[in-house]
Amino acid sequence: MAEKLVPVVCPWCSVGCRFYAVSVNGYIRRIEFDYDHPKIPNRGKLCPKGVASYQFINSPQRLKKPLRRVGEKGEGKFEEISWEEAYRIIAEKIKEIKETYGPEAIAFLGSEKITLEENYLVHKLSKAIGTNHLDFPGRYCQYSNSPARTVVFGSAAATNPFEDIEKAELIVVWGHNPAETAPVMFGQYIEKALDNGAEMVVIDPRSTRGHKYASLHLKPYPGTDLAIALAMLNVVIDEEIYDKEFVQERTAGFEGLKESVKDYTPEWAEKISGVPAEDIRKVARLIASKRTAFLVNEGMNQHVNGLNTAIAIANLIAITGNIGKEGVWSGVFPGAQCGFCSAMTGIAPDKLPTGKPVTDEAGRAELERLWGFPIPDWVGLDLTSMIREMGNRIRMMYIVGGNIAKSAPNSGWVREQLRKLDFLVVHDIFLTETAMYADIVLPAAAWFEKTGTAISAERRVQRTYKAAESPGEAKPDWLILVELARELGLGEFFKYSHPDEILREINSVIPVFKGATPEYLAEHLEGCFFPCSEPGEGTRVLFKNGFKTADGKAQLQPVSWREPPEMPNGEYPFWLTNFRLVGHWHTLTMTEESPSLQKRWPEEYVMINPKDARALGIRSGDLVKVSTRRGSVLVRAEVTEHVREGVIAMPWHWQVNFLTLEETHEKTKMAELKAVAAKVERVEE
Ligand SMILES: Nc1nc2c(c(=O)[nH]1)N[C@H]1C(S)=C(S)[C@@H](COP(=O)(O)OP(=O)(O)OC[C@H]3O[C@@H](n4cnc5c(=O)[nH]c(N)nc54)[C@H](O)[C@@H]3O)O[C@H]1N2
Ligand SMILES: Nc1nc2c(c(=O)[nH]1)N[C@H]1C(S)=C(S)[C@@H](COP(=O)(O)OP(=O)(O)OC[C@H]3O[C@@H](n4cnc5c(=O)[nH]c(N)nc54)[C@H](O)[C@@H]3O)O[C@H]1N2
Ligand code: SF4
Ligand SMILES: [Mo]
Repeated sequence: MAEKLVPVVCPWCSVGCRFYAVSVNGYIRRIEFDYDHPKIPNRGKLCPKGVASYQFINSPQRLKKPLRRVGEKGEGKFEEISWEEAYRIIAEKIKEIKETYGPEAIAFLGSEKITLEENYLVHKLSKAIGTNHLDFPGRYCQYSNSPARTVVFGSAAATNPFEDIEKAELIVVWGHNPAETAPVMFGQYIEKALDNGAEMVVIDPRSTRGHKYASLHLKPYPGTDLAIALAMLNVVIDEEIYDKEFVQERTAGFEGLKESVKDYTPEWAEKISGVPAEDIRKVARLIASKRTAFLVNEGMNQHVNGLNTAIAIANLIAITGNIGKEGVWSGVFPGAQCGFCSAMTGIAPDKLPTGKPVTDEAGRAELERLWGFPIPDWVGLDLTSMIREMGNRIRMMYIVGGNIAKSAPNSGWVREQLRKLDFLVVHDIFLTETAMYADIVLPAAAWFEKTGTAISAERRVQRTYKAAESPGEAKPDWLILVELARELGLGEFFKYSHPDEILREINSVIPVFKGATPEYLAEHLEGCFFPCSEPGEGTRVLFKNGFKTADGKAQLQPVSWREPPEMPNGEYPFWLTNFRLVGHWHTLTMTEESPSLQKRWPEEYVMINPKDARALGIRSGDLVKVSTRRGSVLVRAEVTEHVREGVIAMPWHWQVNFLTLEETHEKTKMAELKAVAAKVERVEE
């Protein structure tokens, strides 16, 4: 049997590694490492998830036929139906809900797990139906960092290619565990920088796999990074060690910033964060004196006060001149594979795919000309607000690849809310916790079973190609959306028979992708960096000649200390936070179906410091009950020095969202995913 080498992008994290799927008669037999393309980011390497990446597609649990719920919501009783019937039921329901409540009762979710083309179609279909209630589970990903960088620098994207990390003299890893969440980036770029003599500083309440390389490890209480960032600004300004030339020529608002941080001394920050003032000073001085790569991620981001932290860090990056140059990487976004695919197609309640706001009349008129139908002009709801409004303003939800019953905060509440919907449609590859509440579940083709475009954390746009046939009657999400649009009488706006045609439309609608044509990407497997105004390599480094702000300068923003919404107290004395494991992906749907990963990372645990454990009579392996004001979960204890006193930490892939808090920041709508007050008790077995 002939073997075919199909070039694919890894389906998991946004390092964007490439390899070949060895395909025989529509099955992936094995993978081959790609050493042929020296420009690809992974340089022939893969992490354990990459090596196991095609296992889940062969799981017997894959959805193979459209399903209609016959039991109670959440019960899991479904019957198989035909595609024709599924489309007919959904189309009738959409019409009924539009007639009764108007299109503003319908909400859509895109996904980081589907392609650029598919996110674009989710956006287009939602607008064609007449709703701007559009978001994605990535609302809980980077939504402090992105708005902060947009305000300060005019653009949220990472500034440099991974390669530039190697040229840094200092690497600040802040609320990030790249050795597990971006392993090939860690091995290929961070370790190379360390080999070249760079120093590394880690800011994390836990010791992570990479921390042994660090010269300094600051261990803040969760949710207190803001105090540290403010104190670093205080030190850099007070000691006058900022980059005076850069501040003068390329920033605006320095005097206001200076005034705003004058009371935020390292001693003040020590009281809040538990990090010694002297360590905060040391790190601030290092940042001011070295070419620094900031690798910031969910640990500092996923908090209600995360916007302020992210703005303070952006201010720090700017006044130390660590941006807009070769060799200085500021900010990293190792989001899910295709976080940019959702964000850059405008999957948000307030954006058009062109990047303009929905409230911009000229922007809407331009898109109406391109698309040929009217665009609603109101700002829709973010994901947490959609959940809050289920059964009230939101009557129907259409979810394409998201498992919010597990990934959104306060899972008990989310599931109660899901019950209140009149109608829920879920496209997925498995019958997930969320799909259990659906009225109709549509079986999607998985990664490897479709052609499309992916975008990595370094803004690299790459094509991945179909290497396997889907099981049963599963179809790619783009095709499902096209066929449903036809059933809805919107077929004239969705005349696509191949993802290439969708990408060509994206080339003409979304300016930053103009040059990322199907032809260029097919010929250049290493892809291109967006923005790319014509076919070619695109933009490797952002802001070299000015920021994307009105006056081209970084807009320094004073921010103040803001407490996390929930602080430990007598009843709930611990800070509870959470993290990812290298062998698992988010809500486990895919990695639990990957035998080699499930075997190595079989179960959850809660990390607790030996001192705290002793006081509570807890030993490693004991069953404990972890509780917050939202609920309780049972889990095994791991007593370890790797978490600081007063903090307990769990991987979030299993149950932690039964404990987290759905309160959100008023502007960014980021929830409190990583710092809540908790108690822990030993349970007799
Ligand atoms: N293996 C694997 N890789 C992934 C993913 C996955 O599910 N599995 N998901 C991908 C996605 S979508 C994303 S967004 C990225 C996320 O990548 P990361 O941000 O690296 O992911 P986390 O492990 O959630 O959080 C990073 C670190 O933050 C620390 N932390 C927790 N609370 C705090 C705090 O309050 N302050 C500070 N400073 N640190 C804190 C945790 O201890 C943890 O070590 O990973 C991507 N890569
Ligand atoms: N407590 C806590 N909560 C968190 C986080 C945290 O660190 N702590 N992290 C947050 C972050 S950063 C993120 S990005 C979100 C992620 O939240 P989600 O996106 O909801 O999580 P996933 O498990 O990745 O869900 C993706 C779904 O898509 C399905 N899928 C896979 N491939 C396809 C496909 O081709 N088509 C379709 N239709 N479906 C497909 C999968 O089976 C899965 O059900 O979670 C957030 N939640
Ligand atoms: S680092 Fe990320 S993209 Fe690369 S092989 Fe691992 S999971 Fe895949
Ligand atoms: Mo994410």
